Amino acid sequence: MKLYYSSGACSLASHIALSASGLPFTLEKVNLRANPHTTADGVDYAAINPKGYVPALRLDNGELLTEGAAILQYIADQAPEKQLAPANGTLERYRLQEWLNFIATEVHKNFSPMFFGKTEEVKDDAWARLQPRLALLQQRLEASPYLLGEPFSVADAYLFTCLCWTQYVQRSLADYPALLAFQKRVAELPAVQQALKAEDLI
Ligand SMILES: N[C@@H](CCC(=O)N[C@@H](CS)C(=O)NCC(=O)O)C(=O)O
Repeated sequence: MKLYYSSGACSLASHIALSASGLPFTLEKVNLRANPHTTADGVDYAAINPKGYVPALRLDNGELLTEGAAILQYIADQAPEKQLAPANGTLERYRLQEWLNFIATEVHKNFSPMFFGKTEEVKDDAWARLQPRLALLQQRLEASPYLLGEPFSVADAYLFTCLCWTQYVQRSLADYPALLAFQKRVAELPAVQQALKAEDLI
């Protein structure tokens, strides 16, 4: 498998999942600042992934899989013994999907205006919208070490990735001690350390 990624972007979650899976994979960096986006060897990324964004996963059969929530579950299902996702068809699996969708639509996409918003008002509004979502996550992580309880799942990899963005947008999680503790706990996992190092984030 080959992961198309950009350092610290949402593709970090897929990178962490790959590291945690123990499966062989390669990485290809995409320059999201270039217009059009290009890969490290100068290829127009749109020719690889018409959606133009990361993550994208080239499967061993040559197909391209996109959308973080789908990629994360695909990776988890390739290494079931690592328990990165509950078994398909169980209620717990739907709980995982519930968290993945919540993180994608309510957390991830509310961070976007804080990166790309044209005014401080737009950025402040996005941060304000995030507050009840972060409060809900805080409540969940006060009660359990990971989103699904135990063990660590791909939903945790995705949430961890989004929480890391607070440092890029100069916002603090000080009001959410359980989120800070979660961030620290996840950052210490060997698979996470491996991915952070590979992306030059530590
Ligand atoms: N719906 C996509 C969104 C992915 C996404 O937002 N990727 C961002 C990085 S975090 C990106 O590549 N942005 C560049 C662009 O849209 O041009 C998913 O869930 O995977």
